[in-house]
Amino acid sequence: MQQEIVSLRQQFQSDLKPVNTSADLESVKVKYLGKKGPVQNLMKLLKDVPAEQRPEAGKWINDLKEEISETLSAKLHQLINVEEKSQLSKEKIDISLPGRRHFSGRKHIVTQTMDEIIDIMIGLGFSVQYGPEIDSEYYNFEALNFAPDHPARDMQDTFYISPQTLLRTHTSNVQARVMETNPPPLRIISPGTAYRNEDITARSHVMFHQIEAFYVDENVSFADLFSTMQAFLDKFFEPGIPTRYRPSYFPFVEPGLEVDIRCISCNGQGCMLCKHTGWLEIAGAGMIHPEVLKNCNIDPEKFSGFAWGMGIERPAILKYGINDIRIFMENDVRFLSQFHKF
Ligand code: 2U9
Repeated sequence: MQQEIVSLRQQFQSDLKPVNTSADLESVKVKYLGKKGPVQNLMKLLKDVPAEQRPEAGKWINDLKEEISETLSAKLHQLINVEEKSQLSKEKIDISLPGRRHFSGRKHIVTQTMDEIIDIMIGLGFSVQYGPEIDSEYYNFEALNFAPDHPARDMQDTFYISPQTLLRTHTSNVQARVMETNPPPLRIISPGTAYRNEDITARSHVMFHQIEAFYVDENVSFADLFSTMQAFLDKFFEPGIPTRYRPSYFPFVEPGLEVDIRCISCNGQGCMLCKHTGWLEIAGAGMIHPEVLKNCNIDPEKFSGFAWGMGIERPAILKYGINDIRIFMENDVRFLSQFHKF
């Protein structure tokens, strides 16, 4: 037994010598101290040793086991030290290097403008409704009192997906749907994207954004339209901004109006922005046509309503002095990154 212990000790030392990684050391540990290893085998052989020699033989084996354990643990510390040092030397950081710039995303200027308008309108008691961008001819035109031969229904002006389905040309389709299924009083805004089959130029695009507002109740009058519009414009542009209303025609309102604000660039003196008129067109509006109310299951004898519609790009253009509508769709970071106020 003594002889076997001596040769096991020698064998262990020669196995340990070439070890230079903690992973290899673990293999040596398993080999010598594992359940099926030589130290455990010696323990099993103890029962064949004469009883009077057994305590001494047991002590030799325990001493060997302890010696192997301590040697392995000392070597492990040594290897970990070396490995950590080599890892740290690879991970050296040059603290004199300049910091990396952190680019954070922000909302698109159209979304920022839309959010600002939504916030103002919510403050005036309106709630927000969204609806489908692909809709039927009925909700986009027919329910809104567009005559069957109205030019907007033409394929030259509207993107049709099938004879009865199209990309909405305004967000009024949402109002028609809301009115059809909800009784007054209704104070709703519908923000979203709309599409028109137009040439893409500095002033027009096939895709643009809109917000429409409508209020239907008993005794809603022009006074409600004017005061709501003024309250909105005061907040969006500047308090007390002068406005003017010009008669206009839209199939879904009667009477219809166009809303101008005094030019925010020249204060009405006349400049390039307002084409020397002193005024900027900002929205269309009017009292909801009785036919539209009827189409949407609302009794025009009992209820009336006002509605207005406004493109989002246009006020953004006016507010931020942008001169080309196409730039909104180009996703040029040099343009987009200028708008980080909100
Ligand atoms: C229903 C009834 C009436 C919404 C209105 C306008 C006038 C208008 C244009 C402004 C610029 C669209 O983005 S734009 O090209 N809109 O002039 N919109 S009244 O009237 C409605 C809407 C829905 C059921």
